[in-house]
Amino acid sequence: MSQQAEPLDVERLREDFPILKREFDGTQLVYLDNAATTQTPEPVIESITDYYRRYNANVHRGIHQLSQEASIAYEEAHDRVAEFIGASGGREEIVFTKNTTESMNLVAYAWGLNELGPGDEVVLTEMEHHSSLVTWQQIAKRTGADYKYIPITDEGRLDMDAAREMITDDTRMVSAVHVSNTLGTINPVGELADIAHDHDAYMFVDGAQSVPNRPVDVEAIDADFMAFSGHKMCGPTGIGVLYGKEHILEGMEPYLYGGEMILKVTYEDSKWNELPWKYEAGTPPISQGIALAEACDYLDDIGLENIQRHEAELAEYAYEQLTAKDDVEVYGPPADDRGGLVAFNLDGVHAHDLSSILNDSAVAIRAGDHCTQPLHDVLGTAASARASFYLYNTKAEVDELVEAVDDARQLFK
Ligand code: C6P
Repeated sequence: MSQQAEPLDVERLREDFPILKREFDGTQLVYLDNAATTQTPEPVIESITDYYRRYNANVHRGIHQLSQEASIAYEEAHDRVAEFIGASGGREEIVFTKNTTESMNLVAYAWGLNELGPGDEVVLTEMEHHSSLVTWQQIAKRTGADYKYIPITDEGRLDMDAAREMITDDTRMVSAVHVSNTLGTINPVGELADIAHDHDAYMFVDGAQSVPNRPVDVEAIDADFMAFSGHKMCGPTGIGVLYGKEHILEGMEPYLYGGEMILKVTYEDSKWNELPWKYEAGTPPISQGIALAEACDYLDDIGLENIQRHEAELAEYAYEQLTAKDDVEVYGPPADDRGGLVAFNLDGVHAHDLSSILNDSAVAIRAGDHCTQPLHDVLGTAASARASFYLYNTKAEVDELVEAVDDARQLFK
């Protein structure tokens, strides 16, 4: 991975993504919904078709050649993902799940349900995605633990003074989103991990919006757990990752029982398989895991620093154009300090209507609460429109977004 950020050759990269050539009524697709899911480049598509054409077989079950090839590729995919996020423990620290949401539920059920109780606290942030907010809220309710939320400042950053007060010796788990999927805020998760560890609490980082687009080193952050999704980083759907420190994963009970996760079964009792298979019950997402490793190669070849810089430039460009309009409210921190997305509202136009007008110009954005309903309550709105960028987006596409917003204004006023 290169250390110095370099401009991306976006026109060349776009050639890797066949879907970007799609047109609607003769108008070229402008895909700005990358925080929801990213598009898939040819090498990743090829990895999936190659698997089904050449070595489709169940893993860890057969001693025939196909099964051996599939098993090796699937196991090595765990090592590749470990390397991608700087997990020196290798495959033992990487559990393949369905998505970020399932990774969070795994820890909440496997650890939280067994370990939390009255008097314990789970500390979240006001900008959590429902996948962590609802999960920890409900597990806390079931165990009698307390749960509280670190507030955000007027600028949409975490109030770290409040965080220092709220995380106490009663705290057992701090769970924070790394990059907010609504505000674009980049949270100081390493600092939160230090505070959590000072109180012997665990730190769970939601990396769904950070791992795809910037260098993320779990050990530098000192996260105890981190979750992210393949489909937001050029990989396929149906594959998510739970990173966990090896000694913690060793000590937890399985979340799902069944085949693959066992070492020895009798009618009386069962013994669990070694990591990470102990947490991967049943037939796992084989082709998806292998394709995720291919996506890691693809992103590393481009360079995560380069992707980060490119996204930041597009977000800054969009932020500046949108905030220049008197009737547009943009949420989150200033342009020079945010991830690659911009959520906003056009005065007097519901975000759904705006998205629908933009769709008529083949501009795909997301509208709604982005699975952050309580955060939208804090922002004082039920919904927002959100444009989110990735490595293949251009400034010309941001211009099209802004023009389409202007068109919507004309239409509604
Ligand atoms: N956010 C968005 O449009 P899943 O659905 O499990 O792959 O990812 C959940 C998730 C968790 N944390 C964050 C910060 C996220 O942004 C997401 C997914 C999508 O913003 C769908 S709501």
